[in-house]
Amino acid sequence: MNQATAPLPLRHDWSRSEAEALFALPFADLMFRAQTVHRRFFDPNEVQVSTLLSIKTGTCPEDCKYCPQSVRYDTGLEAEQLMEVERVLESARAARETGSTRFCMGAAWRSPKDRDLGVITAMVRGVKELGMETCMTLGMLEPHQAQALAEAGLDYYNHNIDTSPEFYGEVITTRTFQQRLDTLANVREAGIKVCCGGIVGMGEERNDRVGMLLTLANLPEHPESVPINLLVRVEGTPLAEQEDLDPFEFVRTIAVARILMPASHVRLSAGRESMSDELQSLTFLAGANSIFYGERLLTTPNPACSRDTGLFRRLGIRPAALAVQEDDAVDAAPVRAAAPDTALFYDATRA
Ligand code: SAM
Ligand code: DTB
Ligand code: SF4
Repeated sequence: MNQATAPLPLRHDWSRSEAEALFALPFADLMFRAQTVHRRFFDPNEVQVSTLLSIKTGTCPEDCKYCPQSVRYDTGLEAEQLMEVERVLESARAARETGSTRFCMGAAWRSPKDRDLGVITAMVRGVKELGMETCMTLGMLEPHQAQALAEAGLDYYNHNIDTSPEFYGEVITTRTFQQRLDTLANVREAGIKVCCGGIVGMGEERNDRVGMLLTLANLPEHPESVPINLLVRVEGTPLAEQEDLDPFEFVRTIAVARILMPASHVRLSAGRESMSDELQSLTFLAGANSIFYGERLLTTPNPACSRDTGLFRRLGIRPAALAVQEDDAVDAAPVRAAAPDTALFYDATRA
């Protein structure tokens, strides 16, 4: 193995000045660095595809200033109680039919109640039986709750730090940054893969984007999945009138995430609906290699499937197939696990 192909070690000791220096590089140099690292760890023409479903919508007691689901802001959202398992599975089947390999279920909760765990774990089992990867985002988790989800076979838990420790208090006051880190530790301890990222464009400074990425990159283990959301400005929320972020600064944030956490999937998450195809392409060049696919995020719109598949086709991007693990192959009933879903993904939208 020569030096160019030897695996790069993952670092957990990034300094602030190193991350600042990456952000400050000329754009072409930053993109080159990010591309180089990306190609050491991933096929640059492959993007992982996840679909989101809100399984419990609105009336959340938390005060996250960006969020349409907080009970404190009048956003005109129609609240919905926890969905029935069969309805969730119907959505998962539909997502699978479009070529999505991971199904992410989100609930507008501060944290789940123990009495809901039976239904939640049934959802995990049911989606896994469809041969899809599972992800949930339900708010803060206690160790025993993380354990119950792990036993049901949950693959990923999403819990974002959202921003830097310094800017955090400007955005959320009802739970602390440390509580977020505690939940992440509980998820890791239970053996579930971590999906953790944040939001940019909330009025934070570059320093805060640096602080957010440093916090993630210097965790004892990098999150396997790092969603970078561009704020979706929702009328009625305190951030509805937030100024636009320079799109190149968004691309830089993706590129620095890629360099600091080279083996993680970096997800181009919320905010794609307002982005041009060209801007999204720049983020793929910067190392983004996962998206949310399907016409809805949790409560806000996402690009039409036909637009996404069209973009993939124009760029020669393939949706990533599921990586099947040995034990999955034995235990699960993988209806189409590991099938190369390119054809399915493309065909579904030609109609
Ligand atoms: N209630 C749970 C929680 O907060 O942990 C789970 C659902 S919550 C909606 C998941 C994440 O979605 C948030 O942490 C935030 O990063 C992202 N999010 C919510 N509203 C957003 C918006 N308007 N724009 C961008 N990202 C948003
Ligand atoms: C994440 O980082 N982004 C997703 C997912 N994790 C749960 C949620 C985005 C939500 C955008 C606003 C909405 O649709 O309600
Ligand atoms: Fe509630 Fe999550 Fe929205 Fe915050 S981000 S208000 S915790 S649903």
